[in-house]
Amino acid sequence: MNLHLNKIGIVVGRFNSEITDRLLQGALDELKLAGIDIKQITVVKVPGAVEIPLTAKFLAKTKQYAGIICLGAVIQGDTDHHIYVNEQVSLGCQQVMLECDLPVIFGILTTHNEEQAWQRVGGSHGHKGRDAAATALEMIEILRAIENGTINS
Ligand code: INI
Repeated sequence: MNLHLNKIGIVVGRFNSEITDRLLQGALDELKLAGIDIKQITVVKVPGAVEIPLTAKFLAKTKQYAGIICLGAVIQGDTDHHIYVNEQVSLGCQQVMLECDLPVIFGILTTHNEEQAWQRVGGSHGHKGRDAAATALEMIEILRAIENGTINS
C-alpha cells in the first residue's frame, strides 16, 4: 500500500437504487465527518452487485486509492438468484482486497426482504453505508501504521 495515497473509491450498485443511494449518502456523510474532502472521493455507479468487484479492481490498479468502499443491496427474491450474486460479490471483493493489497470494504446488504434493507440504511439496524466508510478509514490507518512501524507504539 502506498502511504501517500489519499483518495477513496466508492463503487455502488444501481440495482435496488432506493437503498443503495442511501448507502452512498451515509458513506459520503461519514467520510465528510472524518474530514475527507469530496475531491478525494471517486464514486463509480455500476449496474448491480456482480459488477462491483471488477470495477473495484480497476480502481485499485490505478494505484491512486488508499481504500475502496463497495456498496450494494442484494435482496432475496422468489428464486435462488441472490445466492449466486452474493457468492460472486463477496468472494470477488475479498479477492481484489488480497490481490491488490488495499482495503476493499464489503458494504453489500444481503437481506431476506426490502424491510430488512431499509432497517440497515438509517433504521433500527444502524447505517451500513456509514459503517462501511468508517471501516475503510480505520483499515487504512491500521495498514499505514503496520507499514510505517508505528502500530501499537
Ligand atoms: N444485483 C444487485 O445488486 N442486487 C440484487 O438483489 C440483484 N438481484 O437479486 O438480482 C442483482 N442482480 C443483478 C446482478 O448484480 C448483475 O447486475 C446482473 O446479473 C448482470 O451481471
